[in-house]
Amino acid sequence: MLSPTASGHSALFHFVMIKPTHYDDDGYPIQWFRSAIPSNTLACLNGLAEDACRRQVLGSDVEIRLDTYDETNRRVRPDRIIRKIRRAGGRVLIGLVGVQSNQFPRAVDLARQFIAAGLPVCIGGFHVSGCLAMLPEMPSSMRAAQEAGISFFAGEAEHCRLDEVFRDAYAGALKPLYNHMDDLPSLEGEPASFLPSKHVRRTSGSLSSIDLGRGCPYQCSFCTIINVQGRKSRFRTPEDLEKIVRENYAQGIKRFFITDDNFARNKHWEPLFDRMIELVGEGLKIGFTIQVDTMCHRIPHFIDKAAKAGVRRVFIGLENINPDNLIGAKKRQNKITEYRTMLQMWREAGAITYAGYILGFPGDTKDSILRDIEIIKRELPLDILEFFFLTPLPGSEDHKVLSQKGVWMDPDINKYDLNHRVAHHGKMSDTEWEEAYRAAWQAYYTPEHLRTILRRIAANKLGRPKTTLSTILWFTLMIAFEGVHPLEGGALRLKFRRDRRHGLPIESPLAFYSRIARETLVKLRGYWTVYRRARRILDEVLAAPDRWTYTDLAIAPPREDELETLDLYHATSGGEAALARKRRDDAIRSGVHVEAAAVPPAAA
Ligand code: B12
Ligand code: SF4
Repeated sequence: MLSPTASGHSALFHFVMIKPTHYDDDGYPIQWFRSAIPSNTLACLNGLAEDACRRQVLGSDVEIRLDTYDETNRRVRPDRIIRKIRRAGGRVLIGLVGVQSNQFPRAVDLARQFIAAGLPVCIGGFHVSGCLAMLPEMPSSMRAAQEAGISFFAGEAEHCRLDEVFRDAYAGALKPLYNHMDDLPSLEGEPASFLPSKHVRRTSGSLSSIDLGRGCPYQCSFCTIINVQGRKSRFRTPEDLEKIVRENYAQGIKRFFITDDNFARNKHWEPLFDRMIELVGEGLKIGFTIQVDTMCHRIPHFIDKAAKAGVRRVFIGLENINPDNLIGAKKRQNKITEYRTMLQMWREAGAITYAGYILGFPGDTKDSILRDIEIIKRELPLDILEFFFLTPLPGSEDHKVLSQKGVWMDPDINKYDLNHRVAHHGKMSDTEWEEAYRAAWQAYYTPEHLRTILRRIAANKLGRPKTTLSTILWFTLMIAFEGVHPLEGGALRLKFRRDRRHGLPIESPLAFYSRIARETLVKLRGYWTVYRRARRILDEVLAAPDRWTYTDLAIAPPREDELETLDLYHATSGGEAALARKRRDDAIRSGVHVEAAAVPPAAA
């Protein structure tokens, strides 16, 4: 196999990194002409692999060639990759990277083709790590994949952990499992994540991502992150941040999604924001999106510095407005009595707010879900609300508990994308739960509420009505016409007749192409109708004579009597008790004796 290479080395090793997608309900990979954003895991792993090349981990006579594919925006053809490698000669490792649970079946389908051609494959990412972290033994689908010759990497690849995998693959002796789950590496000084510009061209173009930290101190029972990345904050340095920003800026990338699940709990948020502020001060036109918890506004200067650092969009783990549901999911840190203040502060900072909202907590019913959405629309100054099915994701405590109890969970792991129901609910039938999910999207994104959101934004001197409208359109169109969650969306869906889930028949050209043509026509008509209506609303809002004086309950400053009057506190399940806790805490803070601050028995 060894052959001299063009670069003068005596041998060649290919590391092919593929970020797989997952299948839609018809069994076709979800991919787009342009996806929204380059994959962060692919960038991280590519950065680590480039570092391994620089350090010549296979010896100075071996050239290491890297190739990266993001299947969300590019068709991956194993036959072509295999031919390309065979033509070049040398040895190889196929890495399926950042594989989430819903992507595991697709990853295995791809892997099978490489294995059949005799190329070694290793799968890493949250599914493998989550299962190993939480389950007493590997699920049968993972065992079957391992028996078919697929190797697994659990844990994180920093601290030169790729070296061992490269050496083993090069020696033709890949181990069935590399397990680093017990040892979470620090991120300081680790190679910066980086992707060749060809990836950026296949996305919206000016947006990329960075992970500045991993780990979160909280304990939400539906969360996988704490069990995979730990509860201790690990972080990159301001120098790492600056390097990544400058390298990307030189490629024309100016907006960054900071992938930390909870940047407010990154212990170094302040020096990191300070460095961003310096870069902004230098004239770099950069913007950031961050993810935070609902108590971030209580951290002194957090929102203020975020605004100065160029944070323009904020994902907030709101999850629910019923305290009983939040407590049941161990999301005790979320206090509904803080939601209004927190959202108003982000609004004043000019940020577009996105809140994740989970449907299917034990207390939910279809009626309560629809009631809650109306409360949110009226009382919370929120821009984007995104819904998810409560999903026992492998790696979460919920999944562990259900598996221990032998409770039914859908065996098709491809559906674990939070856009499908994969469990039963205690109060709602399967159909009701699914209807409630669809009805929730429809109830929030009505033309009337679109007008209200735009009016609120247009009345704010820092508001960006046009940008907010494009984001809302993105969410509306993906759900209504593409059948995928907006976070998996892209521009112009691609489908290839021969790329179908293993086990499903290949359709005849006539059936396939006539269906695609019909679907495309329906979508184009739908897109155009929604866009035209939304554009008209925006124009009316911008031209409204009372544009700058518009106000409503959600954006008006808190009123004296609002604790007595808002449905947020009185119509929700556990709201009264949450209010009582707030009153008690306020009383303690202001020095009033606790007993004097009447706490109803229900709150005890
Ligand atoms: C950023 C992010 C997104 C972005 C992705 C865009 C981008 N720029 O990357 C967006 C918002 C679009 C998104 C969407 C979704 N996401 Co997401 N996302 C994340 C998040 C916050 C960070 C991912 C990341 O970059 N991590 C850092 C990298 C470096 O870590 P890593 O992937 O584990 O990789 C390391 C190791 O695993 C290992 N490794 C990985 N692969 C390989 C391969 C080999 C060969 C080797 C040796 C090592 C190795 O080395 C890497 C470096 O240490 C994670 C949570 C998290 N903290 O990771 C959720 C997460 C991955 N997402 C999740 C989900 C469910 C989704 C969605 C399905 C949800 C939805 N309905 O929207 C969609 C799917 C979209 C898609 N096609 O991927 C889940 C997956 C859980 C699971 N068990 O499946 C996570 C864990 C969050 C959660 N809710 O629990 N997501
Ligand atoms: S706050 Fe977010 S990241 Fe932290 S444990 Fe809860 S869901 Fe996970």
